[in-house]
Formats: sequence, C-alpha cells, structure tokens
Amino acid sequence: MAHRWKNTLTDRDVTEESVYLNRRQIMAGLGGLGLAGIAGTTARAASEDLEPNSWEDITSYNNFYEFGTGKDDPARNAHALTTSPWTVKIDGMVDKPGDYAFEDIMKAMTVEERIYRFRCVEAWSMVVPWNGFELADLLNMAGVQSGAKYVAFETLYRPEEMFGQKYPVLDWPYVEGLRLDEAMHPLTIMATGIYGREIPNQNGAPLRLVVPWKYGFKSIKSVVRISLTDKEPPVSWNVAIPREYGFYSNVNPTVDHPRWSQATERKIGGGLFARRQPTLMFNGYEQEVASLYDGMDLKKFF
Ligand SMILES: Nc1nc2c(c(=O)[nH]1)N[C@H]1C(S)=C(S)[C@@H](COP(=O)(O)O)O[C@H]1N2
Ligand SMILES: [Mo]
Repeated sequence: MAHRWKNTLTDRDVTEESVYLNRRQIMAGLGGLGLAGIAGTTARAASEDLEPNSWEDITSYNNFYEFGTGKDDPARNAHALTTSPWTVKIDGMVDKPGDYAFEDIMKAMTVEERIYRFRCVEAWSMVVPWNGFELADLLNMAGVQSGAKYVAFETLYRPEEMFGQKYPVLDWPYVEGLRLDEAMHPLTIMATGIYGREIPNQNGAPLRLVVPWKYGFKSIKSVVRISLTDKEPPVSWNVAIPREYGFYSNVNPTVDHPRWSQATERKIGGGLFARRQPTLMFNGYEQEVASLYDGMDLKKFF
C-alpha cells in the first residue's frame, strides 16, 4: 500500500497553531494584556506527557470485540480479517454517494502523522503516533449536502472472519456517530497507519476513526460505511447500556462513569507501580474543541 507523506504534522503543531489562532482572537477582543503568557502555558500543558507508547503496547493491548473481549484477543485473532479488497460506502446526504475503493481514497487523501492521547472509557490510556487523513477531506470529497447534521459509521459485518459477531455481546455490526461539526473538526482523522507502518488488523485495518477528545469506543474500527444524515445515529455502546454510555462521550474528569471515577487514568506501559495520571478535560484538547459544546450541559449530554 502506498502511503503518501506530503506533510508531517505533530500534535505539537496542531496545538500551537490553534493556541496561536486563539491568542489572536483573544488579543483582538481584550487588547492582549498578559494573555500571551496564558496561551503559552496552555500550549505547554497540552504538549507534555506526549511520550508515545511502544508499538508493542499499542498493538497488543486492544479492544476489538469482533475478535474477542480480552485485551490480548484482538492481537491473537485479528489476522483472520481480509482487508483487501476494501471498499467504503459513502451515502446519505452527499452529492457523490458510492462505493469508494480504499486505494482510491488513499490516492486522494493526504496522510499526516498525528501524535494523540487515547483515553478508553475504562480509564486506561496511551499515546499513539497515528498516520491518517482528516475525515473532513473525505467528507468534502463526497460533498456534504446542506441538510446533513450527523455522520454515521459502520464496521464490517463478516462473522466468518470476525468470530465475535457470532455472539450477542453487542448488536452487530458495531456502529458509531458524530455530530457533523465534530466530524469536520481538524483533529478528527481516519487512521491508516501507526509509527509509519500500515495499521495492524487489531487496531482497525485498513482504516478506523480517531476522535482524540472522546472516549476510545467512539473511534470505530475497520469502517465500511459512512452515512450523512439529519438524525442522531445509533451508537453500539449506547444501544447496549444507555445509562452508562452516551452519544457524546467526551473525555471529562468531572463526569464519572456510573461504576467508576473518570478523574484519573492508568497509562499503559508504565509498569506495575506507575502512578495514575490525572485525566484532562477533553483529553487535553479543550483549547481546540470546547467551543463545539458552548452552552451544553456536559453532565446531561455525557
Ligand atoms: N468495531 C469496533 N471498533 C472499536 C471497538 C470494537 O470493539 N469494535 N472498541 C472500541 C474501544 S472500546 C476502544 S478503547 C478502541 C481501542 O482501540 P485500540 O485497540 O486501537 O487501542 O477501539 C474502539 N473501536
Ligand atoms: Mo474503550
């Protein structure tokens, strides 16, 4: 598979660019008294603790229930998945609906590196150096129509290769959804690689969503369908246990899961005696995404 390397953009670049934009807006509004210093502090806070996990950690400790519910099941079983040929159906409220071959998508998209924090709702976390393209570029290629408000995603349904789909753990296929503005946000990517290598099956080959400010289950793997709609789409974990898993699922240390605290997290790879680290609002991307939720009660829309 030919990955294209037009640009290399790290989390640091993304963070500092948006901090810069924010600072400009703030200075325009308030005269900028001492605000450069505040913006600088935020940039540092958002960029530290971004030491990527090892390839081994990232590819051996997974959630991918289509291949079993144990953390080591996907690495053991996901080799059964055939990822070529692969097509992604883009349909619903788009100008150019169709079945897009994965290779054609890759030719049209620009793959960049994005080093993101990744926070599972189960309170463990990693830092992953993804390779991927902005979902917005793919949606713009398909041409989003004016009435569209949400994006629905679907994982492959192929129980012959995904044995977990033979068990009613979830309502298969795994489905997810985003509001259109969340989907179009520049931090939202479709990942096709890790550490510059093709994304392994257990991590969601050949392409999976990554939304770094939301709990990991929003980042749906092995996507075969993307639909633009005007209604909030179903979300597998919300359908399964609605009072525990909401549509938004933004990382939020102040809104606990009904059965555990979300205030701290265990970074994978730290060893047995590693200290838990504080969970950051919007997983550390508050500066970039908080405005998407202005005026929303984040306890109600959890
Ligand atoms: N299709 C599908 N996508 C999925 C899952 C799954 O079980 N099936 N698990 C989710 C959960 S709970 C998490 S935490 C992440 C894990 O991604 P990783 O294994 O690459 O760390 O994938 C998400 N995407
Ligand atoms: Mo998760």
